[in-house]
Amino acid sequence: MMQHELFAEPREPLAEGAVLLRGFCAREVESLLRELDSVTAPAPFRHMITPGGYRMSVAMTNCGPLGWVSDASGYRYSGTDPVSGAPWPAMPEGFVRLAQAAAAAAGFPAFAPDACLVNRYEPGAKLSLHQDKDEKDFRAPIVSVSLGLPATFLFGGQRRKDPVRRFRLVTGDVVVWGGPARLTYHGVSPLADGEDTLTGRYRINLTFRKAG
Ligand code: MD3
Ligand code: FE
Repeated sequence: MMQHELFAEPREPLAEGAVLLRGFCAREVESLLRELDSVTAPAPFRHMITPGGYRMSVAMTNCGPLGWVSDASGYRYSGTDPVSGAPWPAMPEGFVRLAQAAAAAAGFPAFAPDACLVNRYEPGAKLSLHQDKDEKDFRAPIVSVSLGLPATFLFGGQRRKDPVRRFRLVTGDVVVWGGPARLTYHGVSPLADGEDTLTGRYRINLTFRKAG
């Protein structure tokens, strides 16, 4: 009986070390977006420039002790916002609680993120296939939280040319990537236009990392 669930399994393994927790924070989306305002007031979204000189289609900001930044000199984590010169805003309490609860649910009980990169997609915005490897320690997982418009997530392998699988991520979904999945190539397809009741024409993604 138990192996024939009537409803979709909320805990869906994507690969060894990667688990999709469908709707894990569905009831908190509104409060997470309200807490996000306390981040974007002092540290507004901005389009960073790649080391190759291109403007990223995804707008970004950060909260927590460290923030991911890109400019002509490269990708790195920085304790200060290069726009304001000030430290990044603190990680809101609800963000920290969610990241720890999701990591624990995926088998990483002591996750202590020191960086939260916030990505904002507008229709057409995308993230090309890449690895996240600017963090110091790959033993910690990355927790990713989807808010607002749905997206098609691209999940490849350990090499850029490995075949890519596609997953639809909707508001309230959380994915935990750790262990052997930590250095998997991944990306996001160009966002389709739409209207979300809370975010309008945007998709927001929070990624919690142990960067330092
Ligand atoms: C798989 N963000 O910020 S989150 C990123 O939806 C990033 O905004 C995407 O990729 C987004 O770097 C995807 C999912 C994600 C994040 C990190 C990963 C998947 C990952 C690290 C390793 C493997
Ligand atoms: Fe990434």
